[in-house]
Formats: sequence, C-alpha cells, structure tokens
Amino acid sequence: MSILVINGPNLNLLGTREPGIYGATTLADIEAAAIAQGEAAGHTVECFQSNHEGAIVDRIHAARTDGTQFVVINPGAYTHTSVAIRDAFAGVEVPFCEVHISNVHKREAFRHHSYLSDIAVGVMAGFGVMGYTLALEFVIEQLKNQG
Ligand code: CA2
Repeated sequence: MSILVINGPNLNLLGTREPGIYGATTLADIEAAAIAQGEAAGHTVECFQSNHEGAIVDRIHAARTDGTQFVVINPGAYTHTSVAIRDAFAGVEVPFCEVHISNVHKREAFRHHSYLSDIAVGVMAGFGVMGYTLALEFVIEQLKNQG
C-alpha cells in the first residue's frame, strides 16, 4: 500500500535557512526517513515537493488513481491561502494528515487558519520534523486497521 508525502512551497529550503524556526534537517533527510519508515512497515512512500499550487493540485488528483492510500502533506504557506488544494482533496476523497513543523498557533494570526484542517483526518503542529514521523506512524496504523 502506498503513502504519498507532499511538501509545499519553500520547504525545499529546509535545513539551509531559518533553523531557529524550522530546524537543521533538510527535506532530503525528511524524505529518506519517510521512505525508510514506510518500507519497514511494508509500504511504499512516494515524496513530492513543489513551489507551485497547480502542481500540488495535479499531484493530489493523480493520487485518486495511482494507488495512493493516504497522503501526508505539509502545504507550507498554501495552508492559509489555498481553496484550490482544499477542493482537490475534497474532490479525490483520499484521506490525508496535515503536518506543520512549527506551531502555527503561536505564530502570526494569519497562520492560525488552515483551509485544510477541517477536512483532514488529523493535524500535527509544533513537533518539528518529528511531526512527519508521528503522522506516518498514525497512517501506518490506520492502514493496518484497513487490512
Ligand atoms: O510550520 C510549517 O511547517 C509551515 O507549514 C511552514 C510554512 C509556513 O508558511 C506555514 O505557516 C507553517 C513555510 C515553509 C518555509 O520553509 C522554509 C524553510 C527554510 C527556510 C525558509 C523557509
């Protein structure tokens, strides 16, 4: 069974700037850890990052028919702006968890609203890059229960 990890805009910069907020781990490290975690549980993990809203929408659409069972997404700043990404998830009906490295609720007010949280299965925020690991652990457990 297949899990898709999507990272949105600017997350390709992880580990190179703003380590005080986002830590020193690179996106390549996060993706390698996610693939290994999935493999250990018998799942394929595919990773996708884009700085473009439409590309993320297209990837979510493809998830409807490519065998993706669950999506873990850090939508980056599109969390707070993108009706299009919300509509894509609502349209494909593939379950997803939302991950934020930082605790968006203790940051600026504009980061407190998410267009995705109310249709996500679950939301992680403020656990650093461990949020991806924790979300994947949850997803792996969910897939077990699905048989
Ligand atoms: O905390 C998160 O994971 C965020 O999704 C990160 C987004 C931000 O807009 C959200 O409010 C919360 C920003 C990602 C930018 O990542 C960078 C990483 C290194 C250097 C600069 C930006």
